[in-house]
Amino acid sequence: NYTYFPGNPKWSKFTLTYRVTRMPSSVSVSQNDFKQALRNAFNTWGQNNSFTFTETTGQSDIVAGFHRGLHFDFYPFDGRGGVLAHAFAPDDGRMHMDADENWSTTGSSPTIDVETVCLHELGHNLGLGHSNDPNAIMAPTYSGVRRNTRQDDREGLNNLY
Ligand code: TQI
Ligand code: ZN
Ligand code: ZN
Repeated sequence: NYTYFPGNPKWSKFTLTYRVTRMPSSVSVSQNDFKQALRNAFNTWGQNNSFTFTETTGQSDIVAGFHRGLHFDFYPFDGRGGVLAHAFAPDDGRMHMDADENWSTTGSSPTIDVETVCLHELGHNLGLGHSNDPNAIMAPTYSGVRRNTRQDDREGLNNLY
């Protein structure tokens, strides 16, 4: 089943803005591909609920970007493998992708599918913790391309808001 962060933090509004920061040129997907992956992930989470997500260029609720190694939070990245990304609980909307991973838009082995990871991290940004349903997008293990939420994920979101 789904879980939440301690204290069940959540957004107090349903209209959230997002923007992309930091796209180091070494990252193996283009900014356009990353934006498309994010757009798809937002659309997936936005189905059958009141959320709307809009891309902006200025101040925004969810801020997604690529970082490597030490990057000024308490969770340094670890190079290729290991931790792929992390995201903070509401209403801190930071989503950090590890710039050292072998990202792609296909996820064909050994690359990591950027949309799958965005979908998972966005779940964290919306207030979901990990699920022990192995098929949920919020399950704590990456097992290849997965571009849909499951009932467990959707129930988790709907019961929080
Ligand atoms: N990154 C962890 C994750 O997002 C970071 C993390 C661990 C975390 N515990 C957390 C973030 C609790 C928020 C709350 O789960 S990860 C997967 C999955 C990771 C893992 O690199 O291990 C995905 C990132 F689910 F596939 F294992 C993305 Cl999709
Ligand atoms: Zn970070
Ligand atoms: Zn996670």
